[in-house]
Amino acid sequence: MAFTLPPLPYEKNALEPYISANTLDFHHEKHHQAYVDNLNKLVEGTELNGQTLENIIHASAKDPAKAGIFNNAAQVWNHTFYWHSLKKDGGGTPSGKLLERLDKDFSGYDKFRQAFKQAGTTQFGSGWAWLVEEKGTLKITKTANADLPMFHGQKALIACDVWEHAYYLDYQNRRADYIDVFLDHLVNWGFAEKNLENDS
Ligand code: MN3
Repeated sequence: MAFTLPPLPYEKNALEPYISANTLDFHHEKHHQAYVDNLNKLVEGTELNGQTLENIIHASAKDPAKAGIFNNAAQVWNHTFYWHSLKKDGGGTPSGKLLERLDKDFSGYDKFRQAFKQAGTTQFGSGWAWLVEEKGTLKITKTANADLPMFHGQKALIACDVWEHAYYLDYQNRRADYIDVFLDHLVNWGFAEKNLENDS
């Protein structure tokens, strides 16, 4: 069974003016689609064909000969997770249990915000900024290229794609401005809460 590109969970213009339909068009239909297509080609005829995406990620992660499979499989997972990390009219300070957890583990939302922005802006080259849970504690991490929290014993709660293709059409080189709008207008806190409650 070949992998297919999952649809965006909202209309292509839903995140405007913060992320344009043009960016989502390229990012979803060209970049994400290419990872799906490459993955299908690379696993065809191998023992990984027909396995779940998670199994393929774990099976390829430590094998240098399978780096291409790992990179494309992880990027398929990362992008699907990223689309759900965004929503129209999202962002800002969350409420309820999540705010309690941010207060406890980061000494408040402002400190969380500052640390998340720092992680995203200082990831050298392509990669991701994450809010994760590790051993019961919320943490901010950054990963390079396709690397992802599940490989580090962490549960992903929110992802911010900081590859240039995520923001260049709208913000050119101003990655910090893109991370500001991500935090203030786009983060899907409901998705983070759902991930936090999910035991797997
Ligand atoms: Mn991307």
